[in-house]
Amino acid sequence: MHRAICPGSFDPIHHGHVEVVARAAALFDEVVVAVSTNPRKRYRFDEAQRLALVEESLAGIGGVVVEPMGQGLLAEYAARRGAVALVKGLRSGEDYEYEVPMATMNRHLSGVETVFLPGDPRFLHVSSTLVKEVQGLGGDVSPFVPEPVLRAFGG
Ligand code: COD
Repeated sequence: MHRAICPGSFDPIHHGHVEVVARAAALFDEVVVAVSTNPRKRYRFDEAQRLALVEESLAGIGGVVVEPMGQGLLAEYAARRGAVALVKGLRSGEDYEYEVPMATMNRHLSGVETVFLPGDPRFLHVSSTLVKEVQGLGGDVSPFVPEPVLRAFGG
């Protein structure tokens, strides 16, 4: 049984995330989507809301489990969950520069590998931060987020 973990804050989940999880689910027997909460960070949606939105948004994809990652090291969480890989989406060279040291550190800490999937070109410009900014200033975010997130935004 090959289990992978797709970690993230998912504040909120958007189509770029969904697409990466769907492709990971086609590669591994089980994908655990781990919703992280950093106590030093302020979120638009609290952990319970983010978990519910991720679950609803991924309901149509088989082999996916959604759970809180809790606090602490991702590498330790991955070892506890018996995962063979972390799966991350890459949007740009900037993502690559940011992610590769973390991938190397995570492998050093617990032996877990990181698999990078190139982001879908339709959503390379999409991030949770931009979605929140556009929505907050009255823009239409319906092309970027699943229906449950749109409803949670009240639109
Ligand atoms: N297309 C493709 N992929 C995308 C897109 C897109 N449009 N947008 C985001 N992604 C990818 C990101 O590259 C990321 O891999 C993933 O989706 C999640 O994105 P976010 O923004 O929801 O989540 P982050 O980046 O805030 O999550 C960060 C982690 C939870 C992975 C990180 O904070 C972490 O590892 N925390 C645990 C603490 C730890 O172990 N620290 C030591 C690290 S060595």
